[in-house]
Amino acid sequence: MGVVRQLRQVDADDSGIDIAFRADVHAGLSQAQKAIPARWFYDATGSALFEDITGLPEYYPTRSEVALLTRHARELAAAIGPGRAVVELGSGSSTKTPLLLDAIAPGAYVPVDISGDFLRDSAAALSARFPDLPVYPVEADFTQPVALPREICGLPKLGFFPGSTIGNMVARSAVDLLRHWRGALGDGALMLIGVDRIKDIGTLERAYDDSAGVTAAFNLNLLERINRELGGTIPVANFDHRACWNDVHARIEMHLVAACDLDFIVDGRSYTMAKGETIHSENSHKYGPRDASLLLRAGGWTPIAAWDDVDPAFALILAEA
Ligand code: AVI
Repeated sequence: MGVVRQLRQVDADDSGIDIAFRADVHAGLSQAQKAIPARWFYDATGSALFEDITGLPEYYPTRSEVALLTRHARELAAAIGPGRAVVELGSGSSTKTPLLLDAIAPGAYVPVDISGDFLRDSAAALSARFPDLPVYPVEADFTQPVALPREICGLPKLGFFPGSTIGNMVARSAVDLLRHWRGALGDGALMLIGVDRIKDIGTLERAYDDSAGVTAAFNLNLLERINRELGGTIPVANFDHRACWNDVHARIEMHLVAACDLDFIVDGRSYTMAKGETIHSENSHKYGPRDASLLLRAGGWTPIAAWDDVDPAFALILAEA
């Protein structure tokens, strides 16, 4: 069957610059607390760096989630059943998806990812491994409304949202996203979601500030990307990576810290930063069992099973529409 075709649902202007990227960067650099949405990390370089992060000794979420998928494959199969169209939000992991597909015998696979090149490669690799499975890649931002391929219309759906990516959204956006996908996947759908747990601060901060500096490179690549794609003159070498736990919001925050007073241009506009000022580049929220359940219910999903017997703590939650 193989990769059927790749749908593209990303807006670009005549010069090929992603309109939403440009708008988010200008809006974010104009705020008192500068901030750029974390979804812009994932150009080809950022996606490759994130794959490297998932293999780091300090970055436990991937290891913990893979252990859960492996250990509980039979229970997952029994709870989900065969023949569903698996719609993966923010696909890209070469390790997790095959574990799920092996366990549940799906009817189709629809990876949805904003990084077109990365999506193409991972869809092709997956298709080679599951030659009888129809694969319909969709290049799109899964936080925005996405039209699903009409070929999967008649199949029951399983949303697969692994990796604790929901944690990268503030609660209001997370609920909006869950509600959107509740509508898009329809009655009878299931959602399998990975959620990272609150744990000791040292383990959390090390996971986002590894000793090899890969997470720092991932964070700094956001500035490189702005320079590459928006004609920026940001002096990347004058920024430091920072990852810290915010206990009020129960989240790891990543920032890009100006090491000295700076001025630079992006897409024809001038910006200044004082020494120590930061660009807030990512939130990674962590959830206790009740918080996660509340979030899912607010988003229109009812949890029906959870697996979390792993250390460092992480949870896989299955919910029904
Ligand atoms: C994709 N997302 C769930 C990762 C996380 O853990 O928040 C992104 C990441 N940022 C730094 N390291 C990993």
